[in-house]
Amino acid sequence: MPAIVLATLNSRYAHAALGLRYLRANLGRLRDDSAIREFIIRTPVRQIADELIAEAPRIIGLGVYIWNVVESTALVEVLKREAPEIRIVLGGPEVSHETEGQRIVALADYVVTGWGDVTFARLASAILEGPRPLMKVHAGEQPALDTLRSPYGEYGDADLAHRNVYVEASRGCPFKCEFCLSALDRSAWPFPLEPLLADLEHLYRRGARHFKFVDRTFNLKLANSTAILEFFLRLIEAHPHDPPFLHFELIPDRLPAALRALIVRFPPGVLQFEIGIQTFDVAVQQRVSRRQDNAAAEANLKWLRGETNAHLHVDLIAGLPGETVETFAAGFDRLVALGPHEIQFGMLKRLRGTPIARHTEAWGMRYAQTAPYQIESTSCIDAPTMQRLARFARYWDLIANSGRFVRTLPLVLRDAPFDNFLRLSDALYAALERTHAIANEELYEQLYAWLSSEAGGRTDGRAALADDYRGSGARGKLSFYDGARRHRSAAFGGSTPQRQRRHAAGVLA
Ligand code: B12
Ligand code: SF4
Repeated sequence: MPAIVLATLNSRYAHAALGLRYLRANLGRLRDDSAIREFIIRTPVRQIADELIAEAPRIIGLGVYIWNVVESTALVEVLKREAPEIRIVLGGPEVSHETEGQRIVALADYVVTGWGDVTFARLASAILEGPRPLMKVHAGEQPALDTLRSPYGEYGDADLAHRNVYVEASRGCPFKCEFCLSALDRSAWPFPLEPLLADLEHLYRRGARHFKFVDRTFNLKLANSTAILEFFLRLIEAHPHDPPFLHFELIPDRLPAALRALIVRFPPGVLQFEIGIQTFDVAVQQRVSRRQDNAAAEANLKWLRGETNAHLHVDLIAGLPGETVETFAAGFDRLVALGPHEIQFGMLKRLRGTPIARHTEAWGMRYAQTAPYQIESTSCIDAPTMQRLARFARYWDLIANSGRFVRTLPLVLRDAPFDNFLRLSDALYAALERTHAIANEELYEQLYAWLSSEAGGRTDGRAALADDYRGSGARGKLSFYDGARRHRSAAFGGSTPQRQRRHAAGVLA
């Protein structure tokens, strides 16, 4: 039985915790007396507690994030009640700031704020072997990245076969967008390239196919980003029938020629870029200290959409200080016109420690008190309107981002995407009174009803919906369509996820 158990509650099984793997890999001689135990947030806390207590560890190190802090707090409560002899050490972004007043911090024995890679090892050894640490909160040391032991050996074969493999080519971000936790980083630090490429190669050979780079800004340090893309191009050339799927986060206004020249060479179904636009409104950008060249961002998105096979997932945030529904709508329409495959319509959240707190009073920012601390109203958007936007975001995910309605969506959006989708969203909510647990066929029926009621009924709605339904492979019953033809599947490598395949059949506009 291991003396140290490193545990966390991931948001879903597909997400493996990279942070815990760094901690274990860097435990030194304690590594072999440790184990990683991952759960998901939907697992009952009772079950998690029973499993952890059954291992009788002396230390439990718990990774605490915005998506699991509620459940983790409940877990620590049970652990402290039923096995008070186990020392609980917390770490992770959610307990790295504003620790005072957090219930989970009060319950735990120790907290490491910030990077835990080497500080956890030091603390664990002091807990196990003395001298007993006196302080409760320990500021995590930020060692040079080339001194860290690689975490990738901590991924098991089942992880590589069934889960996203998170990888990291750099840590930190030099920008200061006030809504983002990375605004607190002093800089961005790259990992040494050669060992990283060797790790990537080894992961591929062991079976990893879904690589998600967690770098905040992959396209910041050109030499490294080009070397990594070149590496994957070589890998694909060597294994054309078994390509990986690669996810990178990019800043939108920096795509130099050297990077473009590599991106165009990737085949379909391999590259996915998550690109933060957040807001197109210049005054709002300045207010939250986001430096962004909108014209360059637009030109780059247009180029990526028109000239490359990359799947584009672009982020916007609703509820920023000073953003009105009108300015947000203008930005949304501007983005739809650029044709990304997905728009992540995110509601602003006040992350612990982020500088956006300075706007709370001036812009009447009211946030939920419990995680994920979502915006409820601002001086520019009242609470009922904010709820309408949150419903829009949810239905947008179901209808647009899911890729299930690639033929129908353009009929909904037409020449005023935001306004039209908002009307659809209001109508859906009026009819369904919920945004979750909506059966596939029910959604089709609702879309059909809405399209039929629009401008005296859109005759092409039925055909588009029928096409989308047929394409999805579903075999249920619809009032306006009976019959199923076989669906043509596009030629992709085996690693391309379903949603990205569906999007390849159409675009947002
Ligand atoms: C992967 C990821 C996700 C995954 C979930 C992964 C999972 N395991 O389930 C998905 C995509 C689902 C996700 C969603 C969201 N995420 Co996210 N995500 C990340 C991301 C990109 C990578 C995390 C990672 O692996 N980092 C690399 C490792 C090495 O760093 P680390 O995890 O921080 O671990 C280090 C320390 O924290 C510490 N540590 C970690 N665990 C432990 C445990 C112990 C015992 C100790 C001592 C130390 C310790 O040591 C580690 C090594 O130094 C980060 C950004 C980033 N690059 O970190 C954002 C990040 C974690 N997410 C963030 C946010 C805000 C969100 C969303 C709210 C965004 C949204 N949609 O609005 C949602 C949450 C939705 C919800 N349900 O509430 C914030 C975190 C805020 C917070 N307080 O937790 C981050 C930091 C992004 C940012 N810069 O703002 N996310
Ligand atoms: S939003 Fe992106 S660019 Fe801005 S601070 Fe966060 S990671 Fe950096």
